[in-house]
Amino acid sequence: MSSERKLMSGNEAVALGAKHAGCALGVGYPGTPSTEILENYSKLEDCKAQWSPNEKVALEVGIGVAFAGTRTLVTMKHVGVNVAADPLFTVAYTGVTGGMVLAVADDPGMASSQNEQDSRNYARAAGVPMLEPADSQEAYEMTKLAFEISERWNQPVILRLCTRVCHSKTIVVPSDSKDVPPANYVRDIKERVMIPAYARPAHKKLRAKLADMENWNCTEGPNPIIGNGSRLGIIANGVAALHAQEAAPDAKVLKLGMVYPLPMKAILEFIDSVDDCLIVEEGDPFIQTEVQAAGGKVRPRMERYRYGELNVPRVKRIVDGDDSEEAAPPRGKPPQLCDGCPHRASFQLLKNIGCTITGDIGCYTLSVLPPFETMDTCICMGGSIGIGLGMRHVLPEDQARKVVSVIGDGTFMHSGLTGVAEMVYNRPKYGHVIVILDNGTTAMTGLQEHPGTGKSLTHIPTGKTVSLETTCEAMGVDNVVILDPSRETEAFEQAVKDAMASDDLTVIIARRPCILAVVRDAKFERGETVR
Ligand SMILES: Cc1ncc(C[n+]2csc(CCOP(=O)(O)OP(=O)(O)O)c2C)c(N)n1
Ligand code: SF4
Repeated sequence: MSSERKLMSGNEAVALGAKHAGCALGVGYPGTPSTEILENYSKLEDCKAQWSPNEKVALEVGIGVAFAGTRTLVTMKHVGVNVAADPLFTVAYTGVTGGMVLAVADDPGMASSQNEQDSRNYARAAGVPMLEPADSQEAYEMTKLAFEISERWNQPVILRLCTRVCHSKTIVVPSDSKDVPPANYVRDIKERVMIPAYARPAHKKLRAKLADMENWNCTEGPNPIIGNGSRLGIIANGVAALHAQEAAPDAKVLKLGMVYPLPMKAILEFIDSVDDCLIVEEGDPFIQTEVQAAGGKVRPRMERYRYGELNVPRVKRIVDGDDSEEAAPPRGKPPQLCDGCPHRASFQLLKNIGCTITGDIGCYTLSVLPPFETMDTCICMGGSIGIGLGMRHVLPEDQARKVVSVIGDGTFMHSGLTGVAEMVYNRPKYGHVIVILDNGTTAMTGLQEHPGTGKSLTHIPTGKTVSLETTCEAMGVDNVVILDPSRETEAFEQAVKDAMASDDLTVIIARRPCILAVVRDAKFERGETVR
């Protein structure tokens, strides 16, 4: 083992762990708090990383790499797994040849997300083993372990992270490093083509592997018992286990590193070894439900601790059985669009016109807050178009004509294209209007490139740009108008009004770069280091 010590965030540690595990390709889709994993990975020597247009495509590219016999790291945030769920559930059946690790970052407390779903439910639902580190050292080690587990059982493995682990910096002592295994495709039709005749035995095989993994997890899994004594036992996973050690230093803690399949025999033995046992976990009562279903006698869960991040004071309350109202956290300054942000002009105009805006996810979602307060709906990436169309189909004419779908260029590439196909295919009687806010970047997650910017993850031109206007025209949109929302305000207003009055399908591209992207690109061109 090397004596080198590095201060690293969990995201940096996952990137280094993947390099040291001999990963051939990193692929993913940006989303807080996962984004920096791939960005850091791309900066390591000989590490190739790329953004996909969305999480489903990222996972599919990863599956291709793993089918080709070499190792891949796929990254996304928790809600990204919803987008990638279709291939995820079936790759659990096919299994993989080369190691495949899916790093998923949850956001308990929703620092930067539209929900706080708990990815552990995906591990159980899809039957995919899951590891969960508590700090950067574990993030590094468990990334490597995840590749080993993946290749030992030929299954994809999820590495579940959370905001605290992704962004906090702790010491990492790196260990040995493996070479990238050469890619080599070996045909195995029955294992790879999931027609029902091959999928049925594949499902049974998956369940047998999971049972085998559970046995391994009971005897050799990364689940240390910390402390001794028999009065109070705490079962905890990830960062909650660190909080538990600090909140109850006299307790004996079973720290679960592999959270699916749970090492149930070891858990039940642990419960038997103490007088009183409780489970401390951030998010859903995942371990709690499984343990109780297996007959484990643990304290009941207090529902209030399902919400938000845990910390030492909150875990102290859990240990003390304190179910009283918690003090409200101090209110921070509400986020705002930057001064000079091109979205400002667009929302001012849409507000003046009195549109009903089915919105989407990006910096522009901030238009829901004062001074604009213009956005009417926001559900998921790409949702603006389908939701707008649904409203247009059923509303009376005067209300239908007011509905405008507003989406950013990054989100349009992620999941707006199929919305346009739907619009052209099932055309509402009074037409529809989509405004694409094209600021030339994925600003909200930290200025990432996408197929519409024509640049790679490392900001190098790819030679081809997926053009918004050409794509919309080719898909059958009647009118495509391109305007600068800050400089051509009158023309923009007229274009929106004309589109709302007509029965046509219109896409208005409000094109003006994000001011932070302009600064970043200028630095990049000068050869300065950029994120
Ligand atoms: C399924 C999913 N993946 C990733 C994210 C993280 N995310 C939030 S907004 C956004 C894209 C924003 O880009 P764009 O639409 O171009 O708007 P901008 O922020 O540039 O205004 C992403 C990737 C998410 N919320 N949901
Ligand atoms: S980062 Fe860019 S897009 Fe986001 S608010 Fe600031 S200027 Fe606008």
